[in-house]
Amino acid sequence: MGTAQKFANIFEKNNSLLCIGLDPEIAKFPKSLLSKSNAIFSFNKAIIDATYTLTATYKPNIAFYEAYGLDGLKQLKLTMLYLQDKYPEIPVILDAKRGDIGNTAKMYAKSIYEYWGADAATVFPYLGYDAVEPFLEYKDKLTILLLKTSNPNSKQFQDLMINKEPFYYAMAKKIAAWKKQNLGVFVGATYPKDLTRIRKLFPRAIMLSAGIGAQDASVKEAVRAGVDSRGRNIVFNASRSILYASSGADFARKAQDEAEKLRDLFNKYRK
Ligand code: OMP
Repeated sequence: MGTAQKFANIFEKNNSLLCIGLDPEIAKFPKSLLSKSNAIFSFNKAIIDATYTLTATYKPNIAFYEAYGLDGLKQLKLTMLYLQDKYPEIPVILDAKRGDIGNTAKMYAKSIYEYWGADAATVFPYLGYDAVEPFLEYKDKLTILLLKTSNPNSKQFQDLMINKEPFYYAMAKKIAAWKKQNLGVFVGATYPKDLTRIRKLFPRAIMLSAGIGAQDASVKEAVRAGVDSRGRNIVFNASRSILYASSGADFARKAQDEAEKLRDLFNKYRK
């Protein structure tokens, strides 16, 4: 089944716009996990088992695994295999933020979609179409192009004016003209006005957003700005606010509470 269909099914089944970011930081783990040999995988597994009915998707960010070397990557693989085996109905976005010349992008795409088996990937579109095309060739996958990032300094370059419009928006217009079906777009939840503008350009696209929770974006503004005409087709990531809701042995239950709270809040504003 293709990723777009997987998203359509899970929006229906779990009635949630939540994306749970699997961004493990061992220093924040409860002490009880630290003696385990695969502490990262054990942590992820507990979070996943506690939240799989509350979320639309999981998004491991590869930085949080690479930082722990080969062992971290092994535990990312264990996490991907666990999700594919136990919860195949939930799409997984591998957040690896790629962007390189076409020949190299081909290998990045092969890695993310074939080796890691992700349903979706995050890619910077700045290099132009030939650098994105190798990802789009995986027709059943969803390649999510980062248009406007959530960080405070994202204005510095992304909002530079070009022909009286910000660079991110000029870029988005060109991307919309590609008319590709298997393309998603990212806009930070911290910039709801930009979310509104991008949703208008991509009325039906699946969107990814982040900035809820630890980065303090307004849920109400972000949800109202980002949903499509049917009140769906966008997922809002939260990582730290869910994963580290508690640093004690009850971390998974507290993560579940936090995920449930966010799901309900998103649903309140999506109507
Ligand atoms: P928290 O701030 O802990 O909820 O984590 C946010 C997650 O979303 C991290 O994995 C970020 O790398 C990611 N993210 C952003 O925060 N801002 C962006 O502009 C883009 C992303 C992303 O692509 O997901």
